[in-house]
Amino acid sequence: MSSEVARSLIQISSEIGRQVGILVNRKGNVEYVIVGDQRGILIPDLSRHRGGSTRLRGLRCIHTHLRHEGLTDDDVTDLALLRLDLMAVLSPRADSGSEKLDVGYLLPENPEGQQYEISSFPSSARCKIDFLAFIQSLEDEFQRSQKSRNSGRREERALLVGVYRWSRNYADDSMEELKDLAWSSGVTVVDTVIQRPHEIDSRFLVGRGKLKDLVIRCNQLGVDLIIFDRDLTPPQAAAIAEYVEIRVIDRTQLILDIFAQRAKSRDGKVQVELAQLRYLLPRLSGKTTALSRLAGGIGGRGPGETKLEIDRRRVRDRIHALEKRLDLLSRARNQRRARRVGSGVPIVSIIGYTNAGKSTLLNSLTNSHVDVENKLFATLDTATRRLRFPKERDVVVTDTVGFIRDLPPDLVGAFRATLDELRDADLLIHLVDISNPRFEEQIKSVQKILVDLDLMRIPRLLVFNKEDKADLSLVNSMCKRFDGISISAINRSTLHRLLASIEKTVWNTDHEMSLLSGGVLRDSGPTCH
Ligand SMILES: Nc1nc2c(ncn2[C@@H]2O[C@H](COP(=O)(O)OP(=O)(O)OP(=O)(O)O)[C@@H](O)[C@H]2O)c(=O)[nH]1
Ligand SMILES: [Mg+2]
Repeated sequence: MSSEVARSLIQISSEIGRQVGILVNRKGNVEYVIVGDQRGILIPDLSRHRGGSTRLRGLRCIHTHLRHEGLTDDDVTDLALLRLDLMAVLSPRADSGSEKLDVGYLLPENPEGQQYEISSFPSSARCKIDFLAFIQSLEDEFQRSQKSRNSGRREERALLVGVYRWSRNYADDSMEELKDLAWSSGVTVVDTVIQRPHEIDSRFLVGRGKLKDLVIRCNQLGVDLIIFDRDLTPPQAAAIAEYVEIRVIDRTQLILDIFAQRAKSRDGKVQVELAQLRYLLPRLSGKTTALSRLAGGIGGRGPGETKLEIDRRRVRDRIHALEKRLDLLSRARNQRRARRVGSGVPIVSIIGYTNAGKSTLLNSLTNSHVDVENKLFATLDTATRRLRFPKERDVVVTDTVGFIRDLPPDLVGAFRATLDELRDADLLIHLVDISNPRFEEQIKSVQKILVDLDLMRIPRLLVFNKEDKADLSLVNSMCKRFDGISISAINRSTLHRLLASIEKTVWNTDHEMSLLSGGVLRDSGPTCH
C-alpha cells in the first residue's frame, strides 16, 4: 500500500469523523469501499468470494481508526471469521502527523498455539512488506500443514463442540459418546472443545468471541465441519453457519447420518430419509449459502449415498411420497406381525443401548449370523430368529435398532413402526454393556425410552453383557443391585442362566436348562441370583 493511499484514507476519515476502509484483491484492485461510523466499519457479505478450509479469502482489508489504537477485538474477529488475507489498521499519530500501521494475519497451526500475529509499523511508509508474496507464502503454509495431516485417505475432519450446563463428568461422558458417534459415521475427530458457561448464548450458543476462536482453530487444523453435542434450533444453526462459514451440524444430524449410511432394507431407507427430511424442512427457510453447505458430506447424505434434497417445495413433495410408501410398507409389516402373533409362538425381544451386544446375543442364542460391529447403530433393521427349547417349544427372538440418550424425536417418529413391534413381545431382554463406564446412565436412558413407548408393562429381564471385559466384583454387585443376570454374549457357555430365565418367564416353568439348540451349555463365569 502506498503511503499516499494511506494518507488520503486517514485524511478523509478525520474530515468526516468516521472510519473508512477498502477491501483490496490480490491483483491490487479495490473491490469495496466502506464508510463506517465512529466506532467501526461493517464488512459486506463476501460469500461470493473464494474461501475454504485452507484458503484465505483473497481480499485484504485496510481501514482507519479515529483514535490512536491498534487492532481491536472486533478487527481480529472479522479477520478470523471472514478469513481475510490481512486486516490492516491505520490510525493517526498526534505527535508526528503521520499514520501508524498495524497489520494482523492468521497463523497456521504452531506449537505455541498462537492464533494470529500483529505487526506494527510507526508509519505506513516504513512498511516494506511485499503483501502479495507474503500472503501467498502464508497460504502455502496453511496448505502444507493440512497436506501433511491428510497423507492417507481423505475423511471429513471434525471439531466437536460441547456446551453444557451440567457437571464436568456429564460433559466428559457426553463428549465421549459424541466421539463414538463421529467415529461410527466415518468422521475423523481432530479436536474437542468443552464449554460450561454460566449463561448459554441463545443465538450462537457459545458467544461471538468463542466462535471466533473456534473458527481460527478450524482454519489451523483444516477442519471441514463443526459438530455440536446438542440440538441446534433452526435459527441457531442458521446463525452459526452463516457466521463461521464452515459446515455446522448437530448431534441429531450426526445420528441421522449414521442411520442413512446403515439403512439396508427398503423399510429402513424410507424411514431414515423421512426422518432426515422432516428434520431438514424447518431449517430450509434460511439463507441458501448456509444450506448449500448441507448438500454433501456428513449431515447431507441420504440413504444409499444419495444427496439429500434441499429445495423446500421438493422436500415437501418427497415427504408426502415417502409417508405414502411407509404406509404401504407398514401394512405388509402388520400382516407379517399378525401372522407371528397369531402363531402363538412367544416373542422375546432384545433391546438396549446401542453397541450393548444385542445382535451378538441373537447370533449366539440362535446360531445365526446377523451383522455385528463395534460401531454405534450397526443394526437398523429388525432381525427375527427362532430359538428352540426342550420339548419342542420355540420362541421367536428379535433384535432391533439400539437406543441412545435423547433419541432425536424425528427418528423416534419415523421408527415408530419398528419400535411398535416391541409391543407384541412377551419378554424384553434389556441388555446392558457393563464394560462401558457409562452403563448406569445408559440403563436410565433405555428405561426412559421404554416409558415413552409405553412398554414398561411387558416383563423385562435386565442382563449385563460383556462380563468378560468387566471387573468380577462390579458384575456381581450390579447383578445384586439390579436383580439382573450377567453373560458374555460372545461365549455361549455363559448363557444358560439367561435361557433358564427366558423359559421361566415365557412358560412360567422352573426347569433347569441343560441343552440349547446347537450346543451343550456348561456353567461358567460369574453367576448371580
Ligand atoms: N468382549 C465382548 N465383546 C462383545 C460381547 N458382546 C458383544 N461384543 C462386541 O460388542 C460390539 C457390538 O456388538 P453388537 O452385537 O453389534 O451390538 P448391538 O447392541 O447389536 O449394537 P447396535 O446394533 O449398534 O445397536 C461388537 O464388537 C461385539 O463383538 C461380549 O460379551 N464380550
Ligand atoms: Mg446390532
